[in-house]
Amino acid sequence: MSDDLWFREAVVYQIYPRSFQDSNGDGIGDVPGIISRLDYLEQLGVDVVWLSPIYTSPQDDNGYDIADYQDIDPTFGSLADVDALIEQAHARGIRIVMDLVVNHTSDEHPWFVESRSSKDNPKRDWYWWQPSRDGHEPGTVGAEPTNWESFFSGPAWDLDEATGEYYLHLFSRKQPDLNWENPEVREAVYAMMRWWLDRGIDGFRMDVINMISKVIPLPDGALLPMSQLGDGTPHFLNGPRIHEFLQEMHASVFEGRPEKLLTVGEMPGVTVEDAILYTDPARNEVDMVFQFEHVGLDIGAHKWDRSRVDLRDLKASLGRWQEALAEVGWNSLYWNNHDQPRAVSRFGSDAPEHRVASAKLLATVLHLHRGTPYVYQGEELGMTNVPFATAADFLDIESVNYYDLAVAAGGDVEQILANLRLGSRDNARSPMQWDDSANAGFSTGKPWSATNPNYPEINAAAAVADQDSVFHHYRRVIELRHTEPTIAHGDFTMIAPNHPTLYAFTRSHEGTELLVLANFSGDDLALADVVEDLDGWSDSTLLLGNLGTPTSPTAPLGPWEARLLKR
Ligand code: ISL
Ligand code: CA
Repeated sequence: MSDDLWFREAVVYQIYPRSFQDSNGDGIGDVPGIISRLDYLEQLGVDVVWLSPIYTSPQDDNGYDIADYQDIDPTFGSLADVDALIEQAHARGIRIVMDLVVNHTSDEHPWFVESRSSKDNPKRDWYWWQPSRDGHEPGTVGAEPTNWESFFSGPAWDLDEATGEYYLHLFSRKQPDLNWENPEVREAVYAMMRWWLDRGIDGFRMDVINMISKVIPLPDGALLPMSQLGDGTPHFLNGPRIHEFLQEMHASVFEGRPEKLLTVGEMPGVTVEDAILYTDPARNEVDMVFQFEHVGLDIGAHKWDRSRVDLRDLKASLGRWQEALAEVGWNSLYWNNHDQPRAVSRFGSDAPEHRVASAKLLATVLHLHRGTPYVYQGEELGMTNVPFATAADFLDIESVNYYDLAVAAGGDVEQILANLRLGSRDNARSPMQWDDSANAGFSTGKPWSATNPNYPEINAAAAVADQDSVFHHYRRVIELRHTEPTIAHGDFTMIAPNHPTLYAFTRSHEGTELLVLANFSGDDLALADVVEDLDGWSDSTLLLGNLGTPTSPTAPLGPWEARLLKR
């Protein structure tokens, strides 16, 4: 394998710094806290750590609203702390990847402060400023330049009273969109990226990077169900100049660097066809996409309407991505991140009798696919969704805005709370559970977000001490990616795609074959009638199981049992 493709054998661990480890008792995780946990990450065996944003920020969207790209928010530490983190991570063979949020800045970024100051400010054109819709008084209902809804509810435009024009914000009103049509904007972003690489980081996770090119002039979108607002996504997802911008960024930032860096594009609404273009190594755009198809399958008419995913749909989606990127391109593999509910609660079972087995099953299934796996902090412990009681427990801007608007519109409060319990991003953001001491060992002060009450049982200290824990299962599956080339490089074939509870596939590479058999249910599952040619596996080796050693490799699967076989 060429050194340029090292990321295909790597496992990434995502840290949400605010919730990982607090070092100074203010209840908020920080960079010195991360440094103090590097030994834990080394023991887990991950190759790369991706940090959610720690830059200077008013924290309207927990740091995804950046006011200074080249400094660290005092809440999280200092640039000197980051230098120390880079050095100490590298000493353990762990690379550090930073979040790059350049579709938008904070409204408190000096660029936006200047831009909004007057219509003829030189930076006016760095953002999307437009007058009100023809014939509409600024500030009246429907006067926004387009009808787009923002991702965090309400119109995607805000009126600036001083100049009488609107600015675009696809996310919160404190996250104005940068105008990538302006070459000065692009050069300023690239210069900032080079500055970080020169400082020693190993790459970027690029936030909503497939939204930076918009269709001009910005058109209205089709009306959303039961709404006066429209869906703008066809006009800014994978827009007309996106490939040009990414290639320009590559040439200006990454080309000619002594070491191959990591680039991952977070891309909501990316199709497999787009993904091939984005990740074809010959095109010099990004190494892999982070796509959302499989985490959208359990979402109904609107994003707060969730049900249990049908396993057949999940297999069809993940399987299609495996096939489509088999020859050219590369994908990320993940069950959760800081925006998603906890995997074991969503795709597995967090019932006490099944939690450990199903968390291990999810690890086995995901990590045995082709692609680069991501472990989100706490996933390796089988951390669960949080039992939020009241509206006041929800802190995330997306959840708060949804609650306020839905209640104002006369929605049923109990139903709205039930939707939030299933879907709120707060589920992923409760403090990391380190041990059974107060606040789960996360902080000596009051944590910014409630600690999950199950921490006395589910915590890292207990998991590290128990060879049968979810943690050690993750450690093993990560180690296998490093020692068994078939996992990173083999072909993928789905088996029994229409079976409602069996997730099974083979991987093959240079004469080695692997078989994954996973029972996504609490009932026993006989394999004989389901998997063809199973006899050929009766003498195979069990590389990894989650319910002890079976009587034979092809014996019926127990509840949430997952086996990895090799022949
Ligand atoms: O979280 C979502 C739905 O619950 C997504 O719509 C999410 O907003 C989208 O995937 C983009 O996410 C990224 O950019 C956002 C930020 O709030 C997210 O945390 C980040 O991962 C804006 O920067
Ligand atoms: Ca702190």
